[in-house]
Amino acid sequence: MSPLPLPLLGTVPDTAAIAFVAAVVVVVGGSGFVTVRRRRRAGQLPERQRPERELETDQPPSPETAPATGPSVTTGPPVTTGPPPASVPDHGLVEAPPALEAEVPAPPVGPVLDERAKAPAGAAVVEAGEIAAPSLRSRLGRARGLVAGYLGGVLERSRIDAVTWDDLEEALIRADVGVATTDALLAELKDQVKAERIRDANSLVTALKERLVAVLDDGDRSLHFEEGGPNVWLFVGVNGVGKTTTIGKVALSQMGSGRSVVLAAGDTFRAAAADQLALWAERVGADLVRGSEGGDPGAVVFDAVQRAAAKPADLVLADTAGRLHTKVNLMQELAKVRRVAARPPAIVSEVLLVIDATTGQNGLAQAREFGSAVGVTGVVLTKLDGTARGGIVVPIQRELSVPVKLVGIGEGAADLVPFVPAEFVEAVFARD
Ligand SMILES: Nc1nc2c(ncn2[C@@H]2O[C@H](COP(=O)(O)OP(=O)(O)OP(=O)(O)O)[C@@H](O)[C@H]2O)c(=O)[nH]1
Ligand SMILES: [Mg+2]
Repeated sequence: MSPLPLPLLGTVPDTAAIAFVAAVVVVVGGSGFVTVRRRRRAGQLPERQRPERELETDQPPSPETAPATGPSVTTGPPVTTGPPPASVPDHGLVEAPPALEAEVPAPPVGPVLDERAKAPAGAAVVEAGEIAAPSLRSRLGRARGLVAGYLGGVLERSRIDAVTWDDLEEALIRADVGVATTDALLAELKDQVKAERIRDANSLVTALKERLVAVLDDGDRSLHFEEGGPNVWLFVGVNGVGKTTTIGKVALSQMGSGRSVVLAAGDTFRAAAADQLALWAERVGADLVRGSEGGDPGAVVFDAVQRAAAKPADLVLADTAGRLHTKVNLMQELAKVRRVAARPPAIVSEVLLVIDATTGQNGLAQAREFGSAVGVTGVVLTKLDGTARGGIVVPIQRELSVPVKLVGIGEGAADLVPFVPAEFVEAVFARD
């Protein structure tokens, strides 16, 4: 919409100006809704996409040799104390991530660091369990109650008719379940309604909830760990989705459950990325292995595995540079990092794709491409505390059979929770 011409506003009385603005808002808002409806009816609701950052240059995949770039630097857990990192980027929770050249974002001061600030001097390292993890239900942002918001009409109608199905379809598409998955789900639900002679709207909604839980429950959502060598969990995904932050959170929770952890700063694309991981390492008290800027990411992961084997440590959490899933050479580079990471004695037991839930249906394309390049074993869905609608979990599980294992619900160290389908479905259908 183009801005209102200022001269016009200057010449009409205030009340007329207000009425004019109100009319424009109503017309524009209404036409948007009609467009959504029409496209939905035509089965063509477009994918909701967020522009993604792309690495500024495409790095060619390095030759498939034993990693032998410059020496990686290893740091142990911090032995000194002092104030925790406290510079917090002053932005909204789900705004676009900082640009590639931006300063290193310090781990944000979430509830855990708030507590640290109150802790006696000398306790600089965050201990897992200091703060109880929030529940998914309590922290869901826009997703909470989203489906319920569109079901009012359905529940008011005593019988199930064409309008009921239309409203259900609209609710699911608006919740980000996607057109194809919504169609498939509703087709199954129609069969069930016939077979079970479901007559009222309440039973219909209950059946839909049960069906969603069943779809989401299908899959192993545990984080795998195998005996016999350092396990590597590789974190992959497009730019700014929350990989590095998630590694910090996972490190904290794994250390809390008694595992020793080495962080591998495999995002060598920019020095700031390793600095960001170093802050997390310091904060949670984990070891860090980093390489030189522009170095071979495979070499960093290799060195981290050597470090873990020598200590010995249980787990290497490997960061990688964000990359667009459509860039073939960058995906090949990632595949190489995975191959290097899997060299004995290491065991790659998880490849976790981090998806920003606010990207909507594009998350499905990301899961498809990363899955075929590096064999994704699970998804971490971040930023569900914000404006994300969350329904993308359904097609990811249903179409690609990749389980969503963890959910990010904030920027703090404790803001990562296991994905519990029944809790999630209850929350999006919640009417309070
Ligand atoms: N609200 C919210 N913000 C999050 C969450 N996870 C990460 N973030 C924020 O998202 C931004 C990007 O996070 P990073 O961890 O740097 O993302 P990344 O995938 O490592 O980014 P690149 O390395 O640039 O590809 C930061 O401001 C994080 O604090 C979450 O679950 N909720
Ligand atoms: Mg990162």
